[in-house]
Amino acid sequence: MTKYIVLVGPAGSGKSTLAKALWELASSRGPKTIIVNFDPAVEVLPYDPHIDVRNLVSVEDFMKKGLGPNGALIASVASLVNYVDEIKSEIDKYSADITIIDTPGQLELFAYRSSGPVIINTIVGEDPAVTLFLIDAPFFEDPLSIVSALSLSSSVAVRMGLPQVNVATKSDLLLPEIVDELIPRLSEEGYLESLIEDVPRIDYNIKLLALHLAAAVRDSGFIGEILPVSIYNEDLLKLVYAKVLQIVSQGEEPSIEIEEDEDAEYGRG
Ligand SMILES: Nc1nc2c(ncn2[C@@H]2O[C@H](COP(=O)(O)OP(=O)(O)OP(=O)(O)O)[C@@H](O)[C@H]2O)c(=O)[nH]1
Ligand SMILES: [Mg+2]
Repeated sequence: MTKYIVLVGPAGSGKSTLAKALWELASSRGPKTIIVNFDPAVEVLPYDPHIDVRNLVSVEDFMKKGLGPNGALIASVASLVNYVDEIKSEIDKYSADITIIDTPGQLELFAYRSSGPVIINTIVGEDPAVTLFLIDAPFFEDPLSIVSALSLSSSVAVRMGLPQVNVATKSDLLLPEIVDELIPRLSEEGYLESLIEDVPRIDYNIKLLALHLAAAVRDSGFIGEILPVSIYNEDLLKLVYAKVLQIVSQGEEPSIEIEEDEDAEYGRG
């Protein structure tokens, strides 16, 4: 049994970089950790993947059949359904404690197509798993983008069916008041709505929709705690690592050590 951390998020949100950072952090603490590159089109990765779908499918082959680059990427990921047993047995061979899956930025694969969730869930099977949904820093600079990002995240959550943690990536690029005040307050009743109310020049019905979406993601408990993360801030990385471990280790004796101070930090929210 391995514990899966599935990184999903819009293009360029920092998935591959975070995969590497989490791999380094986990490995340095003892758990055997591997990374699966799930992006058939990526040319350069910041890490050396243990398992790489580029060895299984080729985007170029689909382009030769007449598809454009995006269609070919989607089709090549969908074709991975033919290789799930192979991928699973490759993962099993490593006997890793933690398996990080780094997915492509074509979010539609997970937000509204069936291929992404079906393939990931078939690989994960009965093993513990968590989706880490990455929201890029600039999204937090305006309320409508926050609603949009959380809607997208909730769409991924209901399709994947796994516990999901939202992280605000590249927090080093955000103003301190956004990281320290705005983001923590998003789970507070009425807070996001108050930001939406102040948005100028927005169609009345669209504002109403945004208000309802904001209330739905909060009232369902889905917003929960949004964790800021930056590869330049080890404390924040440790908090994300502790949170995902806590989720995938639920219901079992802790075979992977979670540091006490990190547990304590979590008690705060
Ligand atoms: N400032 C800052 N930049 C970051 C951080 N994490 C990632 N980046 C940068 O963001 C860019 C995109 O990072 P990637 O890790 O390639 O993002 P991705 O989500 O894997 O991208 P795709 O696979 O193309 O969807 C790179 O230039 C990274 O160096 C961060 O914490 N802070
Ligand atoms: Mg990537």
